[in-house]
Amino acid sequence: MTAIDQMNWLSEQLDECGYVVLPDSVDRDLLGRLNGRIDELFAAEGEAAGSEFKQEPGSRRLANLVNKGDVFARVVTNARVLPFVAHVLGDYKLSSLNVRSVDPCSDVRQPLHADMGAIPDEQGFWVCNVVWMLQDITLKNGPLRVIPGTHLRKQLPQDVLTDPLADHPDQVMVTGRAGTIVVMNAHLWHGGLENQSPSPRTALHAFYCRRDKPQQQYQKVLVAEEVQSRLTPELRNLLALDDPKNDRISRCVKTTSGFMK
Ligand SMILES: O=C(O)CCC(=O)C(=O)O
Repeated sequence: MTAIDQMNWLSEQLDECGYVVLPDSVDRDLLGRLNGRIDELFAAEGEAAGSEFKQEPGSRRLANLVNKGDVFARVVTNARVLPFVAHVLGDYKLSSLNVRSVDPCSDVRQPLHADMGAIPDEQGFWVCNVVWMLQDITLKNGPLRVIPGTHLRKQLPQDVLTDPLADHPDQVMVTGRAGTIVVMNAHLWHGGLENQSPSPRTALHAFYCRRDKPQQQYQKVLVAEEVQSRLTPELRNLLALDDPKNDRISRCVKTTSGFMK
């Protein structure tokens, strides 16, 4: 199969199922650097970790990661991933970059949700999340649960399911080895499951939105000026740092999650 045929085939899966799994997409060196930096940040931030966004029972989170290490620029600009993001969103920008690490032996599961409680509008899809598996994700340690095709329903699970936490007849568990990337149309109903293993289960979430929508985390204020001054033009554009329309729509928005208060 040529590279173009493969891209078309994967894009069709993304259109139909709402997600696509890309194994072996992160080299060992980058994985090691990401895991190392994330460990340092959890140690440094302690109880405050994730507080720029939301804190989640049963998991530790980190937020605003473009601000917290040059290594994260390699995540948000990943050349394998961005064509799929553009396929979903058209003209896009970064909305946020976070880590979610499910505690060992945690029986907390996320309800099925769409990120930011987003429903496609008259222009179509406007949220796309990219999950980077930083460790092997298995059926035991908290796979990502998805309901294929639900990105097309224009409904939120909490509005139509009696219990978004309950098992769903169409659910699929997404697992993969460390270095697997999942590109997900974030209107898809999804959620992380319980971690029944003795180790944390950690993933990065590079979250993008359509260019005309507010960012989940307003990068211009959250990313320190000193960090901004070192960013390439490509990154400045991706973060919408020089975009007056983004300033207008993102400045005053209250950060929203698909399910966390
Ligand atoms: O970590 C995961 O597998 C999914 C997380 C998620 O959907 C979320 O935090 O909104």
